[in-house]
Amino acid sequence: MLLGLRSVSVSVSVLRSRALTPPPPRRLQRPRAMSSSAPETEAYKFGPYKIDAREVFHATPLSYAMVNLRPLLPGHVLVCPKREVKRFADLSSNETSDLWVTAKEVGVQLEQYHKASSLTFAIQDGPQAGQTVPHVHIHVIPRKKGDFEKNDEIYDAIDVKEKELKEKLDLDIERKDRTMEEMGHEASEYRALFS
Ligand code: AMW
Repeated sequence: MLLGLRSVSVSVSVLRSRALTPPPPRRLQRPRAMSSSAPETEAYKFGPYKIDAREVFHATPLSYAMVNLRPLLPGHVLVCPKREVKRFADLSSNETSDLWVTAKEVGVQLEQYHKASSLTFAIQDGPQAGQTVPHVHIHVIPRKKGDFEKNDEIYDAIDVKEKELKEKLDLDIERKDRTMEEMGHEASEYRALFS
């Protein structure tokens, strides 16, 4: 189940996205995930993962916004509290407010940047709701007409991808994430929107 600005219902239909471009090749996600020739500069934690400063494009006193290792659509980013908090209810009022205001501002900028016409905001709050990274995060996803055959399939996609990842991790099958170079390039484009 997902919490979002839209209704909380989740479609259970099978994912059939015509317009969704194939996901980038992935490799196993590991705590020290991205490899790069450049030295890693840890900015924040995202659950067990160290987030390199190059992935982060916006920060406030209590929140940060980063590009996604495996975006579902162009502009699919994550807004997280700086403090490592697993569940939404564990956020303070100030953190909650800052997180949503940041998500709103990020959404406004990225919708415009990607010439989209709507936004999906979603939180998977706890493992049974599909949360795979135990650190609160809001998915902000610019939406366009026809990007998914049925609009609500985006929620299945968020879930399916992570379930697939877990299966692959269990099977120890190699998957490819985006490279730090790709993510860093995207983040620098977005950073300019907030300067
Ligand atoms: W959840 O299923 O916990 O609501 O979503 C986890 C999200 O975090 C996914 O969109 C996944 O692609 C993303 N992700 C996982 N690890 C990283 C990382 N190291 N950097 C950026 N995004 C990540």
